[in-house]
Amino acid sequence: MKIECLLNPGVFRFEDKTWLLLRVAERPEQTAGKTSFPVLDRRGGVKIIEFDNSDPALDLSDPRVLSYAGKQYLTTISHLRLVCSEDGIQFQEPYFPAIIAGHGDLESFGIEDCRVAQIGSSYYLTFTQVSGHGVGVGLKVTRDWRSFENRGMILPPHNKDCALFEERINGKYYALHRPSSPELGGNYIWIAESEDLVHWGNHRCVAHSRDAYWDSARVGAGASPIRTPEGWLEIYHGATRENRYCLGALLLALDEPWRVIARSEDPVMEPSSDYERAGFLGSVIFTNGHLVDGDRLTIYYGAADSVICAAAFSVAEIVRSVLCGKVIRA
Ligand code: MAN
Repeated sequence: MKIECLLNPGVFRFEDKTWLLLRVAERPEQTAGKTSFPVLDRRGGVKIIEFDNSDPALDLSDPRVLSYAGKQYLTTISHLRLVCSEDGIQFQEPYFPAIIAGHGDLESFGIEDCRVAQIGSSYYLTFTQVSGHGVGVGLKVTRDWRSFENRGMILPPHNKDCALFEERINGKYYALHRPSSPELGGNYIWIAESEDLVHWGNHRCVAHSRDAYWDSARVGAGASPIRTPEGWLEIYHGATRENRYCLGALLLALDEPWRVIARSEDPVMEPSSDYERAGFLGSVIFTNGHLVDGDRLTIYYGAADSVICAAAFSVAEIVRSVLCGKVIRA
Protein backbone atom coordinates (compact mmCIF):
# COMPACT_ATOMS: atom_id res chain seq x y z
CA MET A 1 0.00 0.00 0.00
CA LYS A 2 0.99 3.59 -0.48
CA ILE A 3 0.82 6.24 2.25
CA GLU A 4 -1.47 8.96 0.90
CA CYS A 5 -1.63 11.17 3.98
CA LEU A 6 0.20 11.65 7.27
CA LEU A 7 -2.11 13.78 9.33
CA ASN A 8 -3.93 14.77 12.51
CA PRO A 9 -1.60 13.56 15.30
CA GLY A 10 -2.44 13.14 18.97
CA VAL A 11 0.33 14.74 21.07
CA PHE A 12 1.72 14.01 24.53
CA ARG A 13 4.84 14.06 26.72
CA PHE A 14 6.27 10.74 27.93
CA GLU A 15 9.74 9.84 29.27
CA ASP A 16 10.92 13.46 28.76
CA LYS A 17 10.13 13.40 25.07
CA THR A 18 7.42 14.82 22.84
CA TRP A 19 5.40 12.12 21.07
CA LEU A 20 3.03 12.23 18.14
CA LEU A 21 0.45 9.53 17.54
CA LEU A 22 0.23 9.95 13.77
CA ARG A 23 -2.68 9.02 11.60
CA VAL A 24 -1.34 7.13 8.58
CA ALA A 25 -3.83 6.85 5.70
CA GLU A 26 -3.07 4.29 2.99
CA ARG A 27 -4.51 2.72 -0.13
CA PRO A 28 -3.16 0.69 -3.04
CA GLU A 29 -1.34 2.53 -5.83
CA GLN A 30 -4.23 3.65 -8.09
CA THR A 31 -4.45 2.47 -11.69
CA ALA A 32 -5.96 4.56 -14.51
CA GLY A 33 -9.74 4.33 -14.78
CA LYS A 34 -10.17 2.42 -11.48
CA THR A 35 -10.65 3.27 -7.81
CA SER A 36 -9.44 0.77 -5.24
CA PHE A 37 -9.35 0.92 -1.46
CA PRO A 38 -8.68 -1.41 1.48
CA VAL A 39 -11.04 -2.67 4.17
CA LEU A 40 -10.26 -5.03 7.05
CA ASP A 41 -11.95 -8.42 6.89
CA ARG A 42 -13.32 -10.41 9.85
CA ARG A 43 -10.06 -12.37 10.29
CA GLY A 44 -7.92 -9.21 10.50
CA GLY A 45 -6.67 -9.43 6.91
CA VAL A 46 -6.88 -6.63 4.35
CA LYS A 47 -9.30 -6.94 1.44
CA ILE A 48 -9.04 -4.63 -1.58
CA ILE A 49 -12.29 -3.45 -3.18
CA GLU A 50 -12.09 -2.05 -6.71
CA PHE A 51 -14.62 -0.11 -8.80
CA ASP A 52 -14.55 1.05 -12.39
CA ASN A 53 -14.61 4.87 -12.53
CA SER A 54 -17.09 4.78 -15.41
CA ASP A 55 -19.65 2.87 -13.30
CA PRO A 56 -22.62 5.25 -12.88
CA ALA A 57 -23.30 3.88 -9.36
CA LEU A 58 -19.94 5.32 -8.18
CA ASP A 59 -19.74 8.81 -6.61
CA LEU A 60 -16.18 10.17 -6.22
CA SER A 61 -17.06 13.80 -5.45
CA ASP A 62 -15.37 13.75 -1.99
CA PRO A 63 -11.72 12.53 -2.01
CA ARG A 64 -12.19 11.11 1.54
CA VAL A 65 -15.40 9.13 1.13
CA LEU A 66 -16.79 7.28 -1.87
CA SER A 67 -20.26 6.02 -2.31
CA TYR A 68 -21.27 3.06 -4.43
CA ALA A 69 -24.91 2.18 -5.01
CA GLY A 70 -25.90 4.10 -1.88
CA LYS A 71 -23.22 2.49 0.39
CA GLN A 72 -20.39 4.63 1.79
CA TYR A 73 -16.72 3.61 2.09
CA LEU A 74 -13.51 5.48 2.91
CA THR A 75 -11.02 5.94 0.07
CA THR A 76 -8.10 5.18 2.42
CA ILE A 77 -7.66 3.12 5.58
CA SER A 78 -5.95 4.72 8.60
CA HIS A 79 -3.96 3.34 11.49
CA LEU A 80 -2.04 5.13 14.26
CA ARG A 81 1.73 5.15 14.66
CA LEU A 82 4.03 6.61 17.33
CA VAL A 83 7.03 8.84 16.73
CA CYS A 84 9.08 10.72 19.35
CA SER A 85 11.31 13.74 19.54
CA GLU A 86 13.69 15.62 21.84
CA ASP A 87 12.82 19.02 20.41
CA GLY A 88 9.25 18.64 19.11
CA ILE A 89 10.38 19.16 15.51
CA GLN A 90 12.62 16.26 14.41
CA PHE A 91 10.75 13.00 15.00
CA GLN A 92 11.83 9.38 14.80
CA GLU A 93 10.23 5.98 15.38
CA PRO A 94 10.84 4.54 18.86
CA TYR A 95 12.77 1.31 19.48
CA PHE A 96 9.61 -0.63 20.44
CA PRO A 97 6.76 -1.63 18.08
CA ALA A 98 4.47 1.35 17.97
CA ILE A 99 1.53 0.69 15.69
CA ILE A 100 -2.12 0.76 16.70
CA ALA A 101 -4.33 -0.60 13.93
CA GLY A 102 -8.05 -1.21 13.61
CA HIS A 103 -9.52 -4.60 14.55
CA GLY A 104 -12.94 -6.13 14.30
CA ASP A 105 -16.32 -5.19 13.04
CA LEU A 106 -16.43 -1.58 14.31
CA GLU A 107 -13.03 -0.62 12.84
CA SER A 108 -13.11 -2.32 9.44
CA PHE A 109 -12.53 1.04 7.68
CA GLY A 110 -9.76 1.98 10.16
CA ILE A 111 -9.13 4.26 13.14
CA GLU A 112 -8.44 7.99 12.98
CA ASP A 113 -7.67 11.30 14.68
CA CYS A 114 -6.66 10.14 18.17
CA ARG A 115 -6.75 12.59 21.07
CA VAL A 116 -4.41 11.73 23.97
CA ALA A 117 -5.36 12.95 27.46
CA GLN A 118 -3.13 12.41 30.49
CA ILE A 119 -4.99 11.87 33.75
CA GLY A 120 -2.74 10.90 36.65
CA SER A 121 -0.17 8.48 35.28
CA SER A 122 -2.53 7.05 32.63
CA TYR A 123 -2.99 8.13 29.04
CA TYR A 124 -6.52 7.99 27.59
CA LEU A 125 -6.76 7.59 23.83
CA THR A 126 -10.06 8.68 22.27
CA PHE A 127 -10.18 8.03 18.53
CA THR A 128 -12.59 7.65 15.63
CA GLN A 129 -13.66 4.08 14.80
CA VAL A 130 -14.97 3.77 11.24
CA SER A 131 -16.89 0.90 9.64
CA GLY A 132 -19.97 0.20 7.55
CA HIS A 133 -21.90 0.47 10.86
CA GLY A 134 -20.99 4.15 11.16
CA VAL A 135 -18.48 6.43 12.91
CA GLY A 136 -18.05 6.29 16.70
CA VAL A 137 -15.55 7.02 19.47
CA GLY A 138 -13.27 4.31 20.84
CA LEU A 139 -11.23 4.41 24.06
CA LYS A 140 -7.93 2.75 24.96
CA VAL A 141 -5.92 3.31 28.14
CA THR A 142 -2.19 2.88 28.64
CA ARG A 143 0.48 3.77 31.15
CA ASP A 144 3.58 2.61 29.28
CA TRP A 145 2.63 2.81 25.56
CA ARG A 146 3.52 -0.90 25.23
CA SER A 147 0.29 -2.44 26.46
CA PHE A 148 -3.21 -1.04 26.05
CA GLU A 149 -6.48 -1.71 27.80
CA ASN A 150 -9.31 -1.70 25.28
CA ARG A 151 -12.52 -0.07 26.54
CA GLY A 152 -14.48 -0.44 23.29
CA MET A 153 -16.81 2.12 21.70
CA ILE A 154 -17.76 4.71 24.33
CA LEU A 155 -19.90 6.98 22.09
CA PRO A 156 -21.87 5.26 19.30
CA PRO A 157 -22.53 6.58 15.75
CA HIS A 158 -22.60 9.16 14.58
CA ASN A 159 -19.98 10.65 16.90
CA LYS A 160 -16.33 11.76 16.76
CA ASP A 161 -13.95 14.54 17.93
CA CYS A 162 -13.97 13.44 21.58
CA ALA A 163 -11.66 15.52 23.81
CA LEU A 164 -11.39 14.62 27.51
CA PHE A 165 -10.82 17.23 30.22
CA GLU A 166 -7.61 16.20 32.01
CA GLU A 167 -8.97 16.76 35.51
CA ARG A 168 -12.26 16.25 37.33
CA ILE A 169 -14.60 19.22 37.75
CA ASN A 170 -16.70 19.08 40.94
CA GLY A 171 -15.90 15.38 41.20
CA LYS A 172 -16.88 14.43 37.63
CA TYR A 173 -15.04 13.72 34.41
CA TYR A 174 -16.08 15.68 31.32
CA ALA A 175 -15.67 15.15 27.59
CA LEU A 176 -16.40 17.32 24.58
CA HIS A 177 -17.79 15.30 21.70
CA ARG A 178 -19.49 15.77 18.34
CA PRO A 179 -22.64 13.83 17.55
CA SER A 180 -24.18 14.58 14.14
CA SER A 181 -27.87 15.07 13.61
CA PRO A 182 -27.98 16.31 10.04
CA GLU A 183 -31.73 16.11 9.36
CA LEU A 184 -32.79 18.15 12.36
CA GLY A 185 -29.91 19.87 14.15
CA GLY A 186 -26.37 19.69 12.80
CA ASN A 187 -22.71 18.97 13.56
CA TYR A 188 -22.36 20.62 16.95
CA ILE A 189 -19.99 20.38 19.94
CA TRP A 190 -21.55 18.70 22.96
CA ILE A 191 -20.35 17.95 26.49
CA ALA A 192 -21.01 14.86 28.63
CA GLU A 193 -20.07 13.80 32.15
CA SER A 194 -18.90 10.51 33.61
CA GLU A 195 -17.79 8.82 36.81
CA ASP A 196 -15.32 6.47 35.10
CA LEU A 197 -14.44 7.92 31.63
CA VAL A 198 -16.25 4.97 29.98
CA HIS A 199 -19.98 5.56 30.64
CA TRP A 200 -21.17 9.01 29.61
CA GLY A 201 -24.40 10.86 30.43
CA ASN A 202 -26.03 14.24 31.04
CA HIS A 203 -25.25 15.31 27.46
CA ARG A 204 -25.59 19.02 26.70
CA CYS A 205 -25.02 21.05 23.58
CA VAL A 206 -22.17 23.57 23.90
CA ALA A 207 -21.65 25.21 20.51
CA HIS A 208 -23.50 25.25 17.18
CA SER A 209 -22.09 25.98 13.76
CA ARG A 210 -22.80 29.62 12.78
CA ASP A 211 -24.46 30.71 9.52
CA ALA A 212 -22.30 32.91 7.29
CA TYR A 213 -19.21 32.27 9.46
CA TRP A 214 -16.01 30.33 8.79
CA ASP A 215 -17.58 27.61 10.99
CA SER A 216 -20.96 27.57 9.24
CA ALA A 217 -21.30 23.84 8.43
CA ARG A 218 -19.58 21.87 11.18
CA VAL A 219 -17.61 22.32 14.38
CA GLY A 220 -15.66 19.77 16.45
CA ALA A 221 -13.34 19.84 19.46
CA GLY A 222 -9.56 19.64 19.06
CA ALA A 223 -7.43 18.28 21.93
CA SER A 224 -8.06 18.50 25.70
CA PRO A 225 -9.27 21.89 26.97
CA ILE A 226 -6.53 24.07 28.51
CA ARG A 227 -7.10 25.46 32.00
CA THR A 228 -6.56 29.25 32.13
CA PRO A 229 -7.53 31.77 34.86
CA GLU A 230 -10.34 33.04 32.59
CA GLY A 231 -11.81 29.61 31.76
CA TRP A 232 -11.16 26.41 29.79
CA LEU A 233 -9.68 27.28 26.43
CA GLU A 234 -10.73 24.84 23.72
CA ILE A 235 -9.20 25.04 20.25
CA TYR A 236 -11.76 23.62 17.82
CA HIS A 237 -12.16 23.19 14.08
CA GLY A 238 -14.91 24.81 12.07
CA ALA A 239 -15.69 24.15 8.42
CA THR A 240 -17.87 25.57 5.69
CA ARG A 241 -20.06 23.56 3.34
CA GLU A 242 -17.22 23.82 0.80
CA ASN A 243 -14.95 21.94 3.28
CA ARG A 244 -12.68 24.83 4.21
CA TYR A 245 -11.41 23.94 7.71
CA CYS A 246 -10.10 26.62 10.14
CA LEU A 247 -9.31 26.65 13.85
CA GLY A 248 -11.07 28.81 16.40
CA ALA A 249 -11.38 28.97 20.18
CA LEU A 250 -14.06 28.62 22.83
CA LEU A 251 -13.72 29.79 26.41
CA LEU A 252 -15.77 27.64 28.81
CA ALA A 253 -16.61 28.42 32.45
CA LEU A 254 -14.17 26.70 34.84
CA ASP A 255 -16.85 25.26 37.15
CA GLU A 256 -19.57 24.85 34.52
CA PRO A 257 -17.74 23.77 31.39
CA TRP A 258 -20.98 23.46 29.39
CA ARG A 259 -21.30 27.28 29.61
CA VAL A 260 -19.61 29.30 26.83
CA ILE A 261 -18.06 32.55 28.10
CA ALA A 262 -16.69 33.66 24.73
CA ARG A 263 -15.99 32.40 21.24
CA SER A 264 -13.70 33.48 18.40
CA GLU A 265 -15.23 35.81 15.86
CA ASP A 266 -12.39 35.21 13.41
CA PRO A 267 -10.34 32.04 13.05
CA VAL A 268 -7.22 31.58 15.18
CA MET A 269 -5.70 29.83 12.13
CA GLU A 270 -6.89 29.53 8.56
CA PRO A 271 -5.36 27.83 5.51
CA SER A 272 -2.94 30.29 3.91
CA SER A 273 0.35 28.56 3.00
CA ASP A 274 0.62 26.44 -0.15
CA TYR A 275 0.82 23.21 1.86
CA GLU A 276 -2.39 24.17 3.72
CA ARG A 277 -4.27 25.08 0.55
CA ALA A 278 -3.39 22.16 -1.73
CA GLY A 279 -3.17 18.44 -0.98
CA PHE A 280 -5.39 15.38 -0.53
CA LEU A 281 -8.18 17.77 0.55
CA GLY A 282 -7.16 21.40 0.01
CA SER A 283 -7.84 24.28 2.44
CA VAL A 284 -7.80 22.21 5.61
CA ILE A 285 -6.28 23.01 8.99
CA PHE A 286 -7.36 20.34 11.49
CA THR A 287 -6.02 19.71 14.99
CA ASN A 288 -6.44 17.01 17.60
CA GLY A 289 -3.14 17.48 19.46
CA HIS A 290 -1.18 20.21 21.21
CA LEU A 291 1.43 20.82 23.90
CA VAL A 292 1.17 23.43 26.62
CA ASP A 293 4.32 24.72 28.29
CA GLY A 294 3.46 27.69 30.53
CA ASP A 295 2.03 30.32 28.20
CA ARG A 296 3.37 28.62 25.08
CA LEU A 297 0.90 26.53 23.13
CA THR A 298 2.21 24.44 20.25
CA ILE A 299 -0.62 23.29 18.01
CA TYR A 300 0.22 20.27 15.85
CA TYR A 301 -2.12 20.07 12.91
CA GLY A 302 -2.88 18.29 9.68
CA ALA A 303 -2.57 20.57 6.64
CA ALA A 304 -4.68 19.80 3.55
CA ASP A 305 -5.17 16.28 5.03
CA SER A 306 -1.66 15.52 3.71
CA VAL A 307 1.15 16.64 6.01
CA ILE A 308 1.73 17.47 9.67
CA CYS A 309 2.74 20.96 10.80
CA ALA A 310 3.23 22.82 14.09
CA ALA A 311 2.50 26.42 15.04
CA ALA A 312 3.28 28.23 18.32
CA PHE A 313 0.95 30.62 20.13
CA SER A 314 0.64 32.47 23.43
CA VAL A 315 -2.28 31.06 25.45
CA ALA A 316 -2.92 34.48 27.04
CA GLU A 317 -3.05 36.13 23.63
CA ILE A 318 -5.62 33.65 22.29
CA VAL A 319 -7.72 34.14 25.44
CA ARG A 320 -7.52 37.92 24.98
CA SER A 321 -8.55 37.66 21.34
CA VAL A 322 -11.50 35.40 22.19
CA LEU A 323 -12.70 37.75 24.94
CA CYS A 324 -12.61 40.67 22.46
CA GLY A 325 -14.85 38.62 20.16
CA LYS A 326 -17.48 38.27 22.95
CA VAL A 327 -20.13 35.53 22.98
CA ILE A 328 -21.56 35.04 19.52
CA ARG A 329 -24.50 32.65 19.16
CA ALA A 330 -22.79 29.83 21.02
C1 MAN B 1 -13.05 15.33 9.14
C2 MAN B 1 -12.15 14.26 9.67
C3 MAN B 1 -10.70 14.69 9.73
C4 MAN B 1 -10.26 15.43 8.50
C5 MAN B 1 -11.23 16.54 8.18
C6 MAN B 1 -10.89 17.26 6.89
O1 MAN B 1 -13.36 16.23 10.13
O2 MAN B 1 -12.25 13.14 8.83
O3 MAN B 1 -9.92 13.55 9.86
O4 MAN B 1 -8.98 15.96 8.68
O5 MAN B 1 -12.53 16.00 8.03
O6 MAN B 1 -10.98 16.39 5.82
